[in-house]
Amino acid sequence: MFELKRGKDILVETGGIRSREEAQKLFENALDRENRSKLHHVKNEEALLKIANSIAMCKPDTVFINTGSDEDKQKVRQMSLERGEEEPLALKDHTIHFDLPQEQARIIDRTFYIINPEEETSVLAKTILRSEALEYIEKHMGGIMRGMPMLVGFFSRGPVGAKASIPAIQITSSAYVMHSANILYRNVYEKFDGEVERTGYFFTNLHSQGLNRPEDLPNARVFMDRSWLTTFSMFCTYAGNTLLLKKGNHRFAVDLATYYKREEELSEHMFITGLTGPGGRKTFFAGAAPSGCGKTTTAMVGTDFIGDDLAQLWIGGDGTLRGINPEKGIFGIIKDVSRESDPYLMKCLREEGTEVIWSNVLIDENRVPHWVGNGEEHPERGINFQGEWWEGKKYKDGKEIPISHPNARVTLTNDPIENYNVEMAEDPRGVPIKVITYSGRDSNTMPPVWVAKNPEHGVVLGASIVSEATATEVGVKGIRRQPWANEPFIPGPLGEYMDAQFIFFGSRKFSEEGRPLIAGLNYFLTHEARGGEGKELLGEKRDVKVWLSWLERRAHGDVSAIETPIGSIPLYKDLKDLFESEINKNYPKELYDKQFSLYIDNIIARIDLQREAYRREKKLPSKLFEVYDEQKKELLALKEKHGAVVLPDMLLKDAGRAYSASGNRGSSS
Ligand code: SPV
Ligand code: MN
Repeated sequence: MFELKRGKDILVETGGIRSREEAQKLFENALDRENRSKLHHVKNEEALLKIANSIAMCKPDTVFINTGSDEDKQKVRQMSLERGEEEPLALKDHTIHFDLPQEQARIIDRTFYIINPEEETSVLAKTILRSEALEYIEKHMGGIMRGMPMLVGFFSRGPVGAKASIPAIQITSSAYVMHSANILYRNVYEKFDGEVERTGYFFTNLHSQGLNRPEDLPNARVFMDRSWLTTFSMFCTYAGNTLLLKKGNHRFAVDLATYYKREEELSEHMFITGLTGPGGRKTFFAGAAPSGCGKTTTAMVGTDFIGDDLAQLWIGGDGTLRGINPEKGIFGIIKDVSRESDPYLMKCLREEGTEVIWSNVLIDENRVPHWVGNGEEHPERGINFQGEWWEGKKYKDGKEIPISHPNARVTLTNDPIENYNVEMAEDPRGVPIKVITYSGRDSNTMPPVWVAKNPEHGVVLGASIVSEATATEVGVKGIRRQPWANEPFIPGPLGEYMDAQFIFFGSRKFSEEGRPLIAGLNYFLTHEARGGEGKELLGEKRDVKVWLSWLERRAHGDVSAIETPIGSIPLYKDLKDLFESEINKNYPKELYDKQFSLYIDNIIARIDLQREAYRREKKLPSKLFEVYDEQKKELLALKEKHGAVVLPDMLLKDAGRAYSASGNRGSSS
């Protein structure tokens, strides 16, 4: 089992500073009076040692302490502009940042967990021994900040005082990275010591882009020291590789939840959003989706948006599921964001009043950004992630270069987004979450929405997500299993994480009302998978509102459902009504039949694929296989009776009685 504080702390080993006195002495030389006095506010010895050792190792010219004051935030932004990491755009407070053409996403081939000898990790993760990592870091980060500033910021991953919030330090030579941190995380300089005392730990992130040259990219690394909750990142700039408050610290939070807070907390790759239902009630959802599968879009559909990427969950004293967003902003994919699909976001992006960092899009001669799928006319030339761009420009392999990279992003705080519920997002009690959703990118198997029979089936549903490759990771192709959409961020063996999921969702600490519904979502069914032609999707983006609304009704027992071996699915009439009332759209029975018929062979093939893959992992909870076996047996029986394609009406007839809206969610009605 994983353990904190095992092995040597690499930062201390390389920096060599072991006492508060030594640290103070170093600060006197390395910091000017103003920054010394700012740092004076922080008393936590461990934090001071982390900072001092980072200075001793990286040898920056200057050190800037970012207190999060308006003045400091402006200074950071200004520094990024002056150093050429960002450039101003036409709209006030909008800037553009470009990452190197070869570093447009997370560099998973150069991302490693630092481990101690014999420490077990996920079989899907890359690892490096502590001794080798130490050597690499000494060699490549020693003096890496010569001629550069170091910026130091104190943040909280979550509202101050929330049970699942964890403080974190960001240390970087990139003003762009600190600028992004200021937008995405709560600066808690004033309250840092108190938060560390309350939680018992903090995360440390040390980054330097070095000279930011393409020739250094092969040496780029993202190292995560699980034992010391410290990340090291070098020779890269893409925020997913450098702003390790995000996925680096998420990985540590997953470890803490899995090994130190079983049955208490979970750390998930999930959005949080609320939907207003009948009578004005608010129902909150937390939903997982692999990177690049519409998570931000789903979150934005809510009337009470809380977060689009990460969720810290726990069971409240009242038996409800509580959730907070460790972030306070969006680092979202911009591709396909348009007025029609994302009106709230577009307002922030196309009208004055919001601070936005654009990355890797096309900038025209008027310094206006453009991107793929925005539903607008775009210019014939400009500057984009590949340098100068003109219509028809091609890569070496002959493929046309799109105007923006498929993983091009925008960074903005949530505050100006119209449906953001800032009071609830900042409430340390978290929001009460009634529905958990899991979605992937699945063109031919699962229906648009279904609800797991019980918590165990729900955990297996999460364990069984798949997606076709997306643009969020460098060099990844084909179909991928995406357990809980969190797998890239699970450091330990999957079986141990899965066990923690079974224990959490099956916990008796949940009240009857508080235990969440667990559901699957799939927006990616195609015509050709349902007897038609072509890869066009059967549904469209705005249908998401209907799937969520149905879950909202179901969570409150307002609608009944049809029970199937994979869980329960909606009745046609309920969806037809919701299509009408929620998005003013006609929903033909024929489309319903296509979307909700069970394609038994596909589902069984999926189960077999999962079982095969999981069989190769050690120490998996046997419940996983029991659920797969149970589902497969029932599916085969159904096929025996009705054939390979089972229409919802056949199941209704089987049930042999009228489906009144008694709405008891555990049963078939
Ligand atoms: C993702 O890829 O899941 C993101 C962006 O949310 S990154 O910071 O790269 O993780
Ligand atoms: Mn993400």
